[in-house]
Amino acid sequence: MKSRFQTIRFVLGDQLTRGVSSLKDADPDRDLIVMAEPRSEATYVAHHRQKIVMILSAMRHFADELRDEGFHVEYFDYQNRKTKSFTDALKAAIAEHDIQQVIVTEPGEWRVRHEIDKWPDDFDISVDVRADDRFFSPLSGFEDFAKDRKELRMEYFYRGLRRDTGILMEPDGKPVGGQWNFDHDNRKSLPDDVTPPSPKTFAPDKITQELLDRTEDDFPDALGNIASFGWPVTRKEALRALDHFIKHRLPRFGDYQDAMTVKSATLYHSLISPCLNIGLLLPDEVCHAAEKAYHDGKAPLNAVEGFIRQILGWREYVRGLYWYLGPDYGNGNHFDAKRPLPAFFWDGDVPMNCLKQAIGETLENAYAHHIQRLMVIGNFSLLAGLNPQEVCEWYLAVYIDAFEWVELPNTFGMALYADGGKMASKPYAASGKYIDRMSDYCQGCQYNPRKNTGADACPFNALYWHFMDRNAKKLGNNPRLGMPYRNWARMRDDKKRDLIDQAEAFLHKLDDDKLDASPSQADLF
Ligand code: FAD
Ligand code: DLZ
Ligand code: SF4
Repeated sequence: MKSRFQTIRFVLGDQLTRGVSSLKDADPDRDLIVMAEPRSEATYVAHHRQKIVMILSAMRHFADELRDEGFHVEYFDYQNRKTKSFTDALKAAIAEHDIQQVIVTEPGEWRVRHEIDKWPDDFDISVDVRADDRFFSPLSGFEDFAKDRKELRMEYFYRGLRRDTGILMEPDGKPVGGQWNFDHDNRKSLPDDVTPPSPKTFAPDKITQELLDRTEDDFPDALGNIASFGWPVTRKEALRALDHFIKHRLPRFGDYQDAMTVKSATLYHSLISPCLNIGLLLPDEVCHAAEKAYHDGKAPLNAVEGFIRQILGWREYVRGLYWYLGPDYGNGNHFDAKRPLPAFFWDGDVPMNCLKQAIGETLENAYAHHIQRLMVIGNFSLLAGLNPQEVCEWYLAVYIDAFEWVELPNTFGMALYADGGKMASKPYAASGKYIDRMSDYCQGCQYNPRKNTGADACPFNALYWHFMDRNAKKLGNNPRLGMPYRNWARMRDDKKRDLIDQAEAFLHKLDDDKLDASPSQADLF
């Protein structure tokens, strides 16, 4: 029997938005929806189990919502209708129906883009790859911004988008509050008597529970724990999570945005990145909800501007950069960093308390907030000279929100400066004193952040100077690093030697996987 469908609407796992460009004009009578859980997507990195469960559960719920609307959904689930790749699933769907056209929204990474670009030849069929318009800026907006500039800094792109969207803008074209950026007000550490409220979590329903029960057996190469799973898996839940954040966490988001504490893995952060990235929430509704909280007097400007800047600024900027810089962006290695990823990245078993907390929470929850990602794990990877491709693969695997378009610029560009400064104006290198200032981690650590040498000295301190010294040729002329290089030049030679020796002894221990030998009491006192 001839199928009534002529067009396939192919929906990827990060396109779970009813209004996504591939579905906008879909018609249940003519169009067949295809969704798939191919092996390729579950295995291109060793994803965290919570990431697999969240994406598959959200996909299955979204397919059910489309069915409720009257659509026929050919759903290739990994249990009953195994497929190797998206192409494999499309082939099976085309074979079953008399298809003349495929409509798909552009994917979120080069790997899948290359796969989709082969479809017209693979199937001798017309393929309409539509722009993903769930962002404030089309990709051409970033190209226009970038084309005449030497430096592609986020701040100017962000200001342009504030003007274009009118978000947090006065009618006369000035930014609300007279300033574009309130970052200086957003650098407080968490006082002892402040305890952040718990974030909103959701009990697993039948679909989620079945996936939670099966992941360990069905995805043996995946990593991380699933016990704490409480992520939203439908748009309805995502909207409740957003509402909870706006009411209970946004007001203090700004103050403690850069703080870290053993008391809370999430502080006042929103935890909405996976919902934004897979399409359960849209960036404009999130920014408008935050802006409304400001105008209603429910949240201060430093919190609201700080939060909006992350989405309207950073999120848009890294997406533009990822596509603008092309598929080879992540292949470089500016500092020629070659050290393999230490084993503790996979189990969190490391004596440095900040790393133990940040990596431990990551493996436990598939989440760490921005400063843990950047200034603890990223900073360590930078200073210790870890291989950037291995670090990027780790970040792509372990975080619930990790998709290459957003993960790669943040890790390769911002945290590791492996692109030689295409993204950041200087490496985010910091000593233990920064971590001590912004967290309570050092209080429970066997090392001392105020010491530079000796068995109990914080390893970040000597590593910082080792990094600056070994990369002096590449960084010495950077105007933003004038101060540390002047301090280094002024330091006595024997002090310099002690710091370099201290760092090298640490790196040898790291290479020999001997870090867990804690300093003896005699060394400590
Ligand atoms: P909040 O602190 O509540 O921020 C609100 C929103 O702003 C986030 O949900 C996110 O959508 C957006 N945002 C904030 N910072 C950034 C940023 N630098 N780039 C893009 N969007 C941003 N974010 C991802 O979504 N996926 C990743 O794979 C990812 N990898 C990262 C790797 C490194 C090394 C670093 C330093 C950052 C990475 N980020 C990534 C950015 C940021 O850390 C996360 O978006 C944030 O921690 C998510 O938690 P949240 O929703 O509670 O964020
Ligand atoms: C990350 C992921 C995983 C684990 N599984 C699936 C899946 O089964 N089906 C799917 O369509 N997408 C999945 N994804 C997200 C894809 O990797 C994402 O759609 C691509 O990165 C394209 O943007
Ligand atoms: Fe981390 Fe150093 Fe503080 Fe320990 S002392 S928690 S290693 S910064």
